[in-house]
Amino acid sequence: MQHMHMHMNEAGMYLMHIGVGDEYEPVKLADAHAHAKQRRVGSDVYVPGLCGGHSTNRSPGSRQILVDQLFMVSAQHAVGRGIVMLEPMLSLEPATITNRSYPLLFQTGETAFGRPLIDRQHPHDFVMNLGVHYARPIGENTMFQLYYAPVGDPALGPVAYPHRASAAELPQAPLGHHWQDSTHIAADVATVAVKHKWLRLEASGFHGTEPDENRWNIDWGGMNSWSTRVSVFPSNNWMAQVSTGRLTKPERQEEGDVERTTASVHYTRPMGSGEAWSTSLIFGRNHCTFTHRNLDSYLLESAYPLTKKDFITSRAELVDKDELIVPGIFRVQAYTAGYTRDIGVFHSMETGWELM
Ligand SMILES: [Cu+2]
Repeated sequence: MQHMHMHMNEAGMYLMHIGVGDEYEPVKLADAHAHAKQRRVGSDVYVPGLCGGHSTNRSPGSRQILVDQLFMVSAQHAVGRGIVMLEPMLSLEPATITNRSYPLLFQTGETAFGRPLIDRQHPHDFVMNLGVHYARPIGENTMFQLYYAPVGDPALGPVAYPHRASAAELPQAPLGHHWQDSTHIAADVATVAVKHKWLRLEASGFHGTEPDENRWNIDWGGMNSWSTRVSVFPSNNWMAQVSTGRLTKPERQEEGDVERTTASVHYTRPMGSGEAWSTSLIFGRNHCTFTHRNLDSYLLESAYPLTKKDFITSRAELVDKDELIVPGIFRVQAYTAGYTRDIGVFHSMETGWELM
């Protein structure tokens, strides 16, 4: 989609390669994944639509069809050598996911009907992202970036799974979501970032408590948590990050703060079909200041395009959980393999079915 970049300055191109929220995905990955689905509707407004239909049967005795729908608009305006970008993103999960959650064996995190979720995954809030980016080159090969979002993604963790290329055709949440990338919907997020050649440094402040179960409002809270992230981009195909932060009282019904540390490596390779083969290896650790426990998680996932419409997907996870029905720490292992066929593209929206 190079033609869309032609009228943009350097700062605009930098922002176009940010995945969603605050993450900079490799060029090839961004082009093959999000940007391929974008349509230009105004002078500087783009509407990429992502939408997936998905069937899951991972919890005993229950089956639910998932339709994950994300709608994102991106508007930008050049200011001298800099650029301002608005990037609202809406999720239709609150409307399409019934019972305030969907079955996902061994999943934990957040609540439904007043109780912590166990073996179920929460939907995302309607307002998934509402952020303003400003980027400006400072000197040669150096980009300065500011980001503020009432709801958005602080500099902590890998690209969150709803936006991650290696997870794009596998829309159910990883069991390690709340160990790795669950802060992507935080409130009151401010980030300062500097990228020089292949190295980027970021620092964020944000509100640490996760959204409540009312998915239609914005769960506002003051900036009481922090994070910092170092990312490297050795080539167009590789990126890696290490990040750490402190989340003040992330769970509404549990005591304690969480110190989270994550590390991840992402590889993406364009294939003949025009789609990309994307793979991620992710580590995430939560240290709870109340229980003094370290809980670790590991994830390996890959999405391989057979053709433009057919994908082989796979995910393997190891997650230490202490919130399951039985007390104690359990190391959960989960392996998912699937085949996804995109069944049609209409009005900048894609639909697909995954068989598992
Ligand atoms: Cu999430």
